[in-house]
Amino acid sequence: MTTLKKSLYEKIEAHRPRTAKLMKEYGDHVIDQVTVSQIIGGMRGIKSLVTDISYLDPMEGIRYRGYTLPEVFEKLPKAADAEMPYVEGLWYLLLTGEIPSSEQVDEVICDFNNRRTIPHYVWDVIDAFPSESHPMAILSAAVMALERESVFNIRYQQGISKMDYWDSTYEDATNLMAKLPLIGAYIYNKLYKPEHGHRYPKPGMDLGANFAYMMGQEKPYDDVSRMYFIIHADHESGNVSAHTGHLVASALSDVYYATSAMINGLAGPLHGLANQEVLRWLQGLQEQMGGKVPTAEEMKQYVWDTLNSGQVIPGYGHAVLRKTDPRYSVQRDFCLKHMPEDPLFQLVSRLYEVVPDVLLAHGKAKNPWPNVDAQSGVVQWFYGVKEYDFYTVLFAIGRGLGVLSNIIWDRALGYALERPKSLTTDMLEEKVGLK
Ligand code: CMX
Repeated sequence: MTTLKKSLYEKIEAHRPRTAKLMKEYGDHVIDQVTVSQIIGGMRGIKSLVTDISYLDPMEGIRYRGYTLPEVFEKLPKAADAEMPYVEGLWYLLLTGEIPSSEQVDEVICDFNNRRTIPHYVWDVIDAFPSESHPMAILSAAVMALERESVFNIRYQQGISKMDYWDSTYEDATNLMAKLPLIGAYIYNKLYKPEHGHRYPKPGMDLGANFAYMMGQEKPYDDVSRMYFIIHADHESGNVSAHTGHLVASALSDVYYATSAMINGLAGPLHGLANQEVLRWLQGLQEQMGGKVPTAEEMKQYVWDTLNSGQVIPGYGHAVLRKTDPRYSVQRDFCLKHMPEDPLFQLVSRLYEVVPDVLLAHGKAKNPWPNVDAQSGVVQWFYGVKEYDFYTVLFAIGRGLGVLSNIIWDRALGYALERPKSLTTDMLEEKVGLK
């Protein structure tokens, strides 16, 4: 058993009595109330999920296992020639709550290396898609094809104890997490860079370096990949992708079904697809300006025109955050260091000076500040990944880390099948005294 799996098992054993006690002795304790606007308005803010993997504070942003993003980037082990930590270290942290040593990360890198073999039928499924298909649809189908490999399913058919569900789920989740970057890079090369051919990962390299290699990229794209996967990993449990993954897994559907569903949720323009929308929208502005750098006034007008035509400003606003997203700031710092003169980055920076005031004057968005997606497409574009349909695939690979960690813990703690109650509009009208 690897050090990670052993440590995870010990954490699970230590945690189980806490959940059992809460259920048994405090099951009737009231935590929250629900209003009509929350019921109609997408269940905003209702405290009804539990996760220990990450917590999103509206003013501070995301914490992974109690660590802010700057702390995560500072504390996790890095390769000698890297600015960004190993993604495998984050996997260890999310699962156990502990910052791993370099040796422990090496063990995870080795474990991932051993789990990378992808059955040929998965490549066939990908190849069968027409080239106009969206890469997120292909990614989802490829993960679905892999479902045949589920260890959990085999063990479940054999009749295992509930207490052991986490073990085969861990095996499935680790297998899938090790394979996701290969599938993503294969989709990229098939759709956009057939001249790269099928690039297999190099043994011994970590996930970030291998991803850069498979994408046909030079340094520092290995660090871009590590940064990208780490910042997108988790955003507590209520967002569409994380919640979908959890919901589907709550039916004891295996991680392949749950991850494919998570990918489908992420593919919406109000969620993960916003990163490609930002670029499309910015390039619309550049086109309108005929190559000239827009003034602040011209930019303001473009923002207002977008709002007045009934569209949202992509990359701005958030359902929970009420300040600039630290995931935006991490990428901005990277840009300031590596590409300060890039025209697209400068446009994004200027937008930051204009959009919040306009959104405040517009008076609708509760959060006028930028989110993760306002910046991420620009970084990819700069390094030559210009096919922006692909950006959400990168988000999905990162999000796999959080969603899969959560599902392992869901199984370990025996979280129940999700089944909230719905009402009819008649019933709501009766409850508020309209009938
Ligand atoms: N531009 C214009 N209007 C916006 C807005 C924006 N960026 N953000 C919110 N609003 C509007 C909403 O559409 C809503 O309008 P209606 O009352 O007409 O429906 C109103 O302001 C209130 O919305 P809210 O409570 O502030 O935000 P929500 O929780 O409803 O929505 C989000 C959150 C992210 C979907 C929304 O801010 C948005 O559409 N942003 C643009 C898309 C985007 O960047 N998405 C990426 C999110 C990041 C992630 O995936 O994690």
